[in-house]
Order: sequence, then C-alpha cells, then structure tokens
Amino acid sequence: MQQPLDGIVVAKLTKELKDGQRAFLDMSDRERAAKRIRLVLQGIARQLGSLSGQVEVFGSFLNGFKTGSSDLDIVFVGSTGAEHTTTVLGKFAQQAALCGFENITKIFQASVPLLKLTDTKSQMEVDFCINNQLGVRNSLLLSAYCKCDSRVLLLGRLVKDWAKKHELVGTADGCLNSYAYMLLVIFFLQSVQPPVLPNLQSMVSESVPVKDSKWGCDDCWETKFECNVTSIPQSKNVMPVGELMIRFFHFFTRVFDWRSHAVCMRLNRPGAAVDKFSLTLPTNDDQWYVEDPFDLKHNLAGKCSRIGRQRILDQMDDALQTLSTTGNWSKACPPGKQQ
Ligand code: 3AT
Ligand code: MG
Repeated sequence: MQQPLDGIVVAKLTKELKDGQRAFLDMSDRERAAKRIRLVLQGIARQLGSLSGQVEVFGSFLNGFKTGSSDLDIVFVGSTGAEHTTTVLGKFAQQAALCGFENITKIFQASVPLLKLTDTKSQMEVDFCINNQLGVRNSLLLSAYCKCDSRVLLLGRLVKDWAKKHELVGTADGCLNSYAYMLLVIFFLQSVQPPVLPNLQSMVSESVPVKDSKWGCDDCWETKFECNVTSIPQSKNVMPVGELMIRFFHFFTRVFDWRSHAVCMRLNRPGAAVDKFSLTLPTNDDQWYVEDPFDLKHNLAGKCSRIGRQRILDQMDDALQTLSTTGNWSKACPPGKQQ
C-alpha cells in the first residue's frame, strides 16, 4: 500500500516543478549550436574520404533528457573502411583542431573510445565516438519512454539536475552516470502503482539485433522495443509530478531492496521484482545492480563504491524529508549550488 501524501505539500511542489520547467525549455541557443556542430563534424567525415556514413546526435540531445549542463554526444555511424576506430578518431582530432574545436582529448581506454572536444564558439562540450550503435538505440528507447507521458521528461531532467547539483554524477567518483539516473527514473515509473510507464521492451516487436562495438568483443544484443507509442493506452496513474518526485525518493530509499533486487527496466513488470543474482554478471549483496536495457553484460552501478552508494542514499533521504514536509524544491535542489 502506498502512503497518502499531504495534498497541500504536493500541490506546492508540483507548481514549483512545473514553473521550473521553463529553465529546461529555453535552450534554443544550445540546440542551434548542436545542429551546427553536427554539420561541422559531418563535414570532417566527408573530408576524411575513407568514411561512408552519417554523423548523428545521441544521448540527452536525442532522448530529450538534456539540461543546461548536458554535453553533446555525437556518433559517426557507417563504414570506416579498413581503418581501426582509434585511427579514425585520431584523424578527426587533427581536423577538429582546424575547424573551431579546442581542448581536444583522446579517450581511447574507455569502453567506447571517444574524443572529447570543446566547441570554441559556444563552449559546448562534445563527446564524439564511432559506431556506438547501442548508444543510439538506448537513446531512442529513452526517447520512446519520454513520448509515453509528459511527466517522464520533467521528472528525468529534475532528477538529473538534482544529482548534478549534489555532485552525485560520475562513475570516476564512485557514483552513477547521468544515463543510469534516467534508467532509475524509468524503472520507478514502471514500478509505481498504477504504473506511469509500460515495459516497451516486453511488447512484441520485430527483432533488432545490434553488434556491440566495444573493444575485443563480438556480442550481439537484442534491442527491440515498441516504438509506436501512440498505440499504447494512456496510463491510469494521475499523480501530479510533485507526488511522483516524492515517491521517487521514497521508492529508492525505503521500498526498493538494493541488496537482492536489480534495477532492470528490461524485465520489469508490476509485482515481480528482478532477483539481481539471476542476471548475467556476478554480483554480491552490497553491490547495486542497474542493468543496461540492451547490453546485458553492463552493470551501470558496477563502479558505484560503498561511499558513493551511501552518499546517494543519504542525499535521496534528505530530499525525501525536505520535499515531503515542505514541498520546497529549491531547498532540496538549491539553484545556486555548483554543478
Ligand atoms: P547529460 O545530459 O549529458 O548529462 P546523457 O544522458 O547525455 O547525460 P552521457 O552524456 O553520460 O548521458 O552519455 C551519453 C549517452 O551515452 C547516453 C547513453 O545513450 C550512452 N551511455 C552513456 N553511458 C552508458 C553506459 N554506461 N552504457 C550504455 N550506454 C551509455
Ligand atoms: Mg550527454
């Protein structure tokens, strides 16, 4: 049984969250810069000659969960001829220096090799990679979930903003990355009663196998999901976004059993928790398990440290206390705090 919440507090919080939406909506400058940067990188791909394919945007600029501090994720999708990914990225790096980018850094040891660039004109940070088709597919999946219900996008952006302001984003710091927080939001919205979101992956649709482009592995993953969301009936859940926000923090601090269950959007269905020990990767009682919806060999919480987990839970608990007693978002997520 879900505890009823104070109606006045929920109404106050919902109003503040909806008013705050404007901060996310006014991003036309960044949108314009993103379009220009994509075209510049497409031009570089053309100059390099040996490449045939498209330069595409993915990540939060594609799935909709972008905030003022989001980077721009761009991928070249196509054939690189006989050349290795890192050779191609090296050539891109040389050209990028002549085409308005600075701070060009090669990150070749990451699971997906990439270039980090700063667009000099807009100062926008760009991550550029090659053939990360799983990244494109998971962005499209998140985008489909956003189209199911208007509350998804608002809740997701707010949670991301909250996590960034409390310095809870980044696997290098033992926390979760932005993308993992969005999986938490979708998982919660599938789990709340009645559910706001269905499980799009479990709905029948044609198989879409995608080969993993990561180093030294030739896994092929099923990436099917229902993308025609207009045919899906509207959710019976009518909770205002303020209530969902409070319930999100309540769910992950009081309801969800991190010790034995996994955050697993892929298998989530009402009333059936997913046992984390039944999934692909070895785990233990303490470790959190946040399964990638497609790459089943990727626990997004695999680098989450004991201190990181505690910090996340403590901050969630603080947010829960503040929001459920005062309904004051700017107290839980102070606007001036460094990101
Ligand atoms: P920001 O709005 O930029 O903070 P984002 O959602 O764009 O958040 P990132 O920039 O961290 O997230 O990552 C860009 C995309 O790369 C998001 C997702 O499509 C993919 N991605 C990131 N991390 C992973 C991961 N660990 N496994 C699979 N895909 C990932
Ligand atoms: Mg991004």
